[in-house]
Amino acid sequence: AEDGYEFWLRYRLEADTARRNEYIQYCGGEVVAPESFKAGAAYLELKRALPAILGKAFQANNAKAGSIYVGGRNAHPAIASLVGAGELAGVGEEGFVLRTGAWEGRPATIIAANSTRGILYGTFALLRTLQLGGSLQGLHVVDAPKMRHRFANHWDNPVRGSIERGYGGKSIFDWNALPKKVDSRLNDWARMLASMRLNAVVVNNVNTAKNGLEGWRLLTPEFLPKLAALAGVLRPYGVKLYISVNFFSPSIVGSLDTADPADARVRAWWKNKAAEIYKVIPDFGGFLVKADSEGEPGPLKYKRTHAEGANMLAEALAPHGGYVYWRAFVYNAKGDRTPQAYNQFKPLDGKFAKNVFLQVKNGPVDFQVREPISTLFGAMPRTDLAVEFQITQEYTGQDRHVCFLGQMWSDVLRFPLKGEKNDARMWNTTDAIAGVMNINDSRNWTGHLLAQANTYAFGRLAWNPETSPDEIASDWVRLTFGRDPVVVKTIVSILRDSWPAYENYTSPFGIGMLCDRGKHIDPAPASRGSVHRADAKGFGTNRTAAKGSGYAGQFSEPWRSRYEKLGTCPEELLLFFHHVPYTHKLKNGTTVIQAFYDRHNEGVATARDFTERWKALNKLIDKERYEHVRKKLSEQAGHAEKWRQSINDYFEKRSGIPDAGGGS
Ligand code: GCW
Repeated sequence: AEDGYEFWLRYRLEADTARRNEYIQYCGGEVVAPESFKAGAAYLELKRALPAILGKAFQANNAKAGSIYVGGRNAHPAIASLVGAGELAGVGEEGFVLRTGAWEGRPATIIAANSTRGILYGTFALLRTLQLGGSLQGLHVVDAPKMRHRFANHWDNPVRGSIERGYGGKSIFDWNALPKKVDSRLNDWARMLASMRLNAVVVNNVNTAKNGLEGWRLLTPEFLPKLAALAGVLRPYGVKLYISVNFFSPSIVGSLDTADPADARVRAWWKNKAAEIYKVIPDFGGFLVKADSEGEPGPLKYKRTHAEGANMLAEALAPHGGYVYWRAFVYNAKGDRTPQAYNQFKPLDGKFAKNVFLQVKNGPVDFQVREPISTLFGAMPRTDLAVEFQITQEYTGQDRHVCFLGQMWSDVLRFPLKGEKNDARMWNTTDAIAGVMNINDSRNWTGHLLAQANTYAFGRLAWNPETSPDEIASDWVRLTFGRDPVVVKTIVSILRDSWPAYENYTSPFGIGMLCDRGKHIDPAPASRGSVHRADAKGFGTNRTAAKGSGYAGQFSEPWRSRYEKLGTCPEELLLFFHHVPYTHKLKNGTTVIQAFYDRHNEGVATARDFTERWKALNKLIDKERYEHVRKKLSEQAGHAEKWRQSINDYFEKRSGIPDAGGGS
């Protein structure tokens, strides 16, 4: 049965016989590789995939079939002959060259790279080509990552097994069973991460102690062998293990009466702790830290800066090659949150140690369906930044709505910091990227099957932020559901329209967080006065430099002036930056309040239409997945209607202006 467990790694018989024969010609023969490779993950993946895709006619060592040559340039004369030295040098440590050609009079496939990880990524690239039914004739891919550190961040709570903002299941990590029992699911998790070309993972929630959470325990001796077991699962897949740590560890895990970074005992404690970890996990990645944020402790208690706090940890990890990722999600609940991170961190530019990354959420609020980018990007030239996205859909429908975020992430990553005429893109300012994971122990990992498209898209964009979201969506659909044109067209259209639809029925014009304060899923406009600032005459938050909280003023030009002025502020962010009268006219002549109602109505109509579009797939895909998504889409349409009603009713009352369109 099709249950979504395999993610996009579904290896199925290639149905087109001509194509299959071509595949057998190019890579149906021997895998020629160094012995060390044959003990590794890439080889296992080939062994798993090729027979499944090539089918019965496939025989290893088939005399007529072409071989796959794997390794560096020196591994085999076929590689040296088909791959240029400069070409391979150009792909760096993690890239690869994947090509087909002829060797000794027979077709051949080459996977060349400078490291095991590069080979692994090249292998997954070959398999993707085969899964998509692409031709191998003249194939020549030269590829390398644009971001150096590519992270999955899990917000899983050790001991408890729950997942912060996780939907549809519990944590995949059974810390009680580790290290003795390593669930086979963990191996599939590692494969999935590698196929996304992620090279690092944080396995526990950044909240480590609040409300009785026990993530801080990962630093206790009891957990070290468990961590080592996880690192062992990840290592063959080229993924480094990181953990979130509590800043007060010296006193919660250890027995010191302080965690002051200036205290020599504290510094020694962290150094010893790091040494203890590296003794059992020599390739350990390092720490992620949420400090002085939402109840997680930090250096401010001791009147030390974030830089002093981060640098102390960096000093402990540096001798072992480890990194600190220090989160910039720091705010005071009083007043507008948006300008605060910049005010807090910008003065620290240049003060962080070399092995520290400042990890910044894509926007200044909190993973909303629409926000401007964080002003820290581009503002910290002497600090390494990591951008954090949220794959788990906390504010974008959780596992109840399809909301494909590829376009949103692409817009953020490609944001022209200095205006459209300049080449500077937001992603040029970061060398690390983190995605808060949406996977759990449900059979299909993500609850809503279509949410896997977000997992997939994150990996593709992390590798290359310039990849088109439509291409990603189309690849994902074909890998997941097969290549029937109606199937591809239908699901891609749903994915493409899903983010705009969700924005329309929940939060158009950048109005912001109108959801309930607990689970963040239901509409609760009455409780969000400080977000929408509605009064009898108008709505929206003034964040201008002149009269508001000043967020607009933190941008460099041309954005500062554009956002500052009502006339040039992009309408999609109008209510984010400005408080306007309900009767303010948009460019197309409609009043903003009517357009606001209209967009809610439109959003609901689109969500309803998804259920109609999906019907075209009946019998074109398997029943299990057809039914699963059908139910989800119908629940979504109902919930979208709930949003529309709640929001439109509320603003009709506040403004006294009825919806002239009348809804649907
Ligand atoms: O978005 C908010 C979430 C919290 C989360 C926090 C953070 C991990 O509601 O659940 O805590 O952000 O990113 O630290």
